[in-house]
Amino acid sequence: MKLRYSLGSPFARKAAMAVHALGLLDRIEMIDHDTDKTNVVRHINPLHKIPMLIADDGTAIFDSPVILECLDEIAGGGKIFPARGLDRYKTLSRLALADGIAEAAILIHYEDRWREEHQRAPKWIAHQQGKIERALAVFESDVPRSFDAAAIGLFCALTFLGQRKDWNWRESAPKTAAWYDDVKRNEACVIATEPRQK
Ligand SMILES: N[C@@H](CCC(=O)N[C@@H](CS)C(=O)NCC(=O)O)C(=O)O
Repeated sequence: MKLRYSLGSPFARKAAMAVHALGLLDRIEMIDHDTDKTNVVRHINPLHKIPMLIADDGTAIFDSPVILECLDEIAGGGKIFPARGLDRYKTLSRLALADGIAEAAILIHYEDRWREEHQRAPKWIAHQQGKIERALAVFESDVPRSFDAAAIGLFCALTFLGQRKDWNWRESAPKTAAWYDDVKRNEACVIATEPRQK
């Protein structure tokens, strides 16, 4: 299998982190993919978003939560998601919450990237910021206790938030910030997927 990814994308780094955490580096070929520069895989994923996992028969597997589930199964199952039951769906929902932070942050980022200043909508930006703040409050009241799929998602979402100087999420979420710093220093899969400075 091949993983098309880029460490600059919070969703794609999540998949790369899972490959490392699950010890699958010898089974998954990692391909750095820039969606702005190449569209070689658009025929198998019309959305052309990364990450994208490509099975040996050419099947495209996406999006990132699906990829994480697939990687977990390849590794034997029950590693970054509980194998079954309510706990599994709790982890999947927390992963969706973490991804929701990244999605809202990306929508705000795209306002800057794709629209001229006079076209940007402060009301829409505030709407997305509200989602980020409410989701962060949930994690602040229940900080991850293991480095599961939801924690991987949260780490990547917070890294993306931290790239913008105007978003100081740490002040409102000090316990989450302490968790983040600890994981950044100590988790091998986080260290191995640290984006290189350009
Ligand atoms: N829901 C998707 C989101 C993936 C996504 O938005 N990827 C961005 C990079 S951060 C992308 O590939 N954008 C290129 C585009 O939309 O053309 C997932 O979880 O995989």
